Amino acid sequence: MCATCGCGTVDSVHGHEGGLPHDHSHDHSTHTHKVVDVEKDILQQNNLLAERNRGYFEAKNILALNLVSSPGSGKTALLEKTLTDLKGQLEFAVIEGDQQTTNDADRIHATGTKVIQINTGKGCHLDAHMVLHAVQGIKPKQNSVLFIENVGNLVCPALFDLGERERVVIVSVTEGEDKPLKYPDMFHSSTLCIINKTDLLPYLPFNIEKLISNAKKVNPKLEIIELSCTQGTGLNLWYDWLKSKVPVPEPVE
Ligand SMILES: Nc1nc2c(ncn2[C@@H]2O[C@H](COP(=O)(O)OP(=O)(O)O)[C@@H](O)[C@H]2O)c(=O)[nH]1
Ligand SMILES: [Mg+2]
Repeated sequence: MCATCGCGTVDSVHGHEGGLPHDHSHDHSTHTHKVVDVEKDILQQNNLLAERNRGYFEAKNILALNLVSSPGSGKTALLEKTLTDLKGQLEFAVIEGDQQTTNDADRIHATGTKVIQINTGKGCHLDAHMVLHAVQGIKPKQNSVLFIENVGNLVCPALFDLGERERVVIVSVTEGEDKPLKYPDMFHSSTLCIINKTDLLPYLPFNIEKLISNAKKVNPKLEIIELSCTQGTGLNLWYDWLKSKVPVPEPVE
């Protein structure tokens, strides 16, 4: 599936489904070990860089949030609303991750916010190294909020720490109640779950309580906010959450 992280290397039904290129003539047990080693190595390197990013964010008192979801759940829509509604109240910068196009960066730019786009090509997630470079380019201000919109994917981004303070998973009501059970890593590693598109609830056979119960099964501490980006319902809860996380500026001596 993924050309860079090698995720999905061992499939319980098919034996293997490597993201890394391989030769079918060899012993599969050895192959599995090699791929696992490479994956471990990549993740270790990533974790070191993630700690470096985290140190930078802490030193500059920057609240870095990693926004993750399936494609189309409303990450960019939520950012557009937030950046517009909280303009002048908080200082923001945005890193946009997508395989191709600058569409999302263009949408964020239209709000007047500093933004940088990372195109991952075949890669299905952002990693700490990409974020390090993006941060060097965008230079977020002291005491600001840095949103990192990850590539739309509920699987691979769960593996890659970017150095963020917290991870926010967005799920929309059109995606089904079972997603936390199918993609537990993402819900387990997040601190906040935003349930978006609640304006569509009257038209869908969707049980929001069931989604919440499934999410809590995976992560009992997960905070939940229900909202609709298009109608604006519940956005205040998200803004309150965000403001409660913003670092208090260090007193000037
Ligand atoms: N009905 C409805 N549609 C929404 C809402 N939020 C986003 N959308 C739509 O969902 C689609 C995908 O949104 P986008 O922000 O691009 O999702 P992303 O891929 O997660 O960044 C767009 O057509 C949005 O207009 C919402 O609260 N309600
Ligand atoms: Mg987007």
